[in-house]
Amino acid sequence: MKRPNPIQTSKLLSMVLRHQPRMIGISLDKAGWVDTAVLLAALQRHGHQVDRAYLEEIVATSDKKRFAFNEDGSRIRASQGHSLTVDLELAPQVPPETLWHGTVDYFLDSIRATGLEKRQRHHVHLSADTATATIVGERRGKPVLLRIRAAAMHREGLRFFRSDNGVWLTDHVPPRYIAFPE
Ligand code: HQG
Repeated sequence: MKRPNPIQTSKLLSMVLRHQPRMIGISLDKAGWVDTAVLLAALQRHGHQVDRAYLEEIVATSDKKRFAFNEDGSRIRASQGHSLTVDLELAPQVPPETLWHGTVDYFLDSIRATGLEKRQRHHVHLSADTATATIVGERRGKPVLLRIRAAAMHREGLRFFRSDNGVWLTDHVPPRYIAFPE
């Protein structure tokens, strides 16, 4: 069996497990899980030669740990990034003093006006370190890093969550907590 390219397969899994499970005729439960066997059968039915061993390899090597199995491996889900309504059942967490958001210059005026909004996603995504935030910003152009006063937000009652793969999540970052570049 010729294995598909791992990046293409990871993108396909992101599409199916975050946005469009129906594309391959499956559905997710309310926490975003699908039976691993159901997923594999559906992928194969749609011409994607992904078997259990290859899926395990993709999950283990995904650069951002995008996907996670449950404890016994019988189910799988995306760790974050959904546009579908799912409840990941994450417990609120106390964030570090500072978190980072990587974006691009052409969004700054709008972010100054309304703060960081979740857009198509469930949450605003924040990074614990500048290296990760830089990679996130670079997806759109020259990265601009925004420093977020996360501990202050938390003290003032705003909630934070941390996904299984270490991304910090919150509903909205009002402009007063954001340090903009000069
Ligand atoms: C921007 C990737 C104008 C925001 C990454 C961002 C991440 C505003 C874009 C994850 C705005 C939304 C998330 C406002 C926010 N006005 N622009 N008021 N508020 N924005 O992709 O944070 O590869 O939904 O700055 O690694 O870029 O998918 O969010 O540029 O972890 O696993 O609107 O996606 O992970 O873009 O990225 P996104 P993001 P994956």
